[in-house]
Amino acid sequence: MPKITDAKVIVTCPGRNFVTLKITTEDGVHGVGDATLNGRELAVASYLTDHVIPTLIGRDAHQIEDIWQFLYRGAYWRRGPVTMSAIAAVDVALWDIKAKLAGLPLYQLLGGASRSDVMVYGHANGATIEQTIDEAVAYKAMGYKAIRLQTGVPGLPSTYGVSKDKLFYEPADAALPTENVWSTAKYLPTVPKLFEAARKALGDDVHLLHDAHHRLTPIEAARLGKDLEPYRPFWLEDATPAENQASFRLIRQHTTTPLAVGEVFNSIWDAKQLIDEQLIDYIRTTIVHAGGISHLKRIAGLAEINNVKTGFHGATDLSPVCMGAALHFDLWVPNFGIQEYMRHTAQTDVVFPHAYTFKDGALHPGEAPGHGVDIDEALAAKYPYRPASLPVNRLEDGTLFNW
Ligand code: CS2
Ligand code: MG
Repeated sequence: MPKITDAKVIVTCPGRNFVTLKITTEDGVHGVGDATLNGRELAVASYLTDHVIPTLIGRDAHQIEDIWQFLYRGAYWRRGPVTMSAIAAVDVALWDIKAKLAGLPLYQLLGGASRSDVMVYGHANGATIEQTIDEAVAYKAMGYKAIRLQTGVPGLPSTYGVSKDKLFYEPADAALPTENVWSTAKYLPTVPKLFEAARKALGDDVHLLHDAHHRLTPIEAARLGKDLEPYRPFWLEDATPAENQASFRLIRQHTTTPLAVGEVFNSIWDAKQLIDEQLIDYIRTTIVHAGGISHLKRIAGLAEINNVKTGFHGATDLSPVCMGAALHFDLWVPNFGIQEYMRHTAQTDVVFPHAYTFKDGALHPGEAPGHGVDIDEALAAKYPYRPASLPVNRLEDGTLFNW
């Protein structure tokens, strides 16, 4: 049996912070898992170092499920983003090892390829509708079949999704949370204008997506969903905060715009009612934040029998290790929908050598044994951790709101 003899946490900051778990077996085979939780990286690093790694040494690396159950049930304090990101990192590193020992790309162990490649969506954004449309035209020219549209809101100094860098988006912009200002009244009329302009410029043969980023009430989300129907969006994401899963019933009653939610979820329990009642169309839980491949298989299975497809989160703050593992999952999973693809910085790509490739609006995980992503420890050591927090949002009257 491939006994686990070493495990360590590597924190590096090649443009942004990433937390990586590296597990090594007695015959020198290693696997890596992403443990990055934007703004809470050190909490997960400590959870792994202080509470998980000591329990791994000496175990059989092949026993992925038993180790998952040990870390989930054995924690007593179940679920939560820190715990489930730590469990995810162990799970993905062990799947990486198992596939390497089998000499197979990970997707083959999951059940083989269900499609030729993985359709992804890019992120067109700009301070104005015109700038956003120019970006979207550029993304279509790059071969993207699906494009997310986010634009500045007249009268607001900043808003979610409008980035300084055009190919990637990093919201954790200061050691302590910066304060953004929000107005739903100013936002709601802007998005339909954006989509009208986008359809005019791009035509009908490209998927258009939008992220409301948890900022609407259910009835406001219903309003926006209805207003966007003439432009046939691929999805409206995070339309309303989903702690109260029943909130989506109201949105569902009023609009046929497809709904996506789940990037902040960390277990099947966060999505069970949404999926059981078919209140959403895409589940966005990620391999790094929702317990790894083993748990995502359960979530995707529940989604499949309820006509819900996958649409995994894939922002810059999820490392290339998460992206690699997600692509193997995406290539296999029968109810695949789409994969978010925010590119990483060139520095990040060098620290995390990877086998996945982009072509014609799609990614492919490659055929390397395992999930095809590694970490260059020597290079990673050159980028020390840098404190960074996500912003907070206040309404114009100062009320603390959802970011
Ligand atoms: C966003 C993310 O990609 C998305 O859909 O919601 O950019 C999210 O804001 C960040 O991942 C938070 O760290
Ligand atoms: Mg989002």
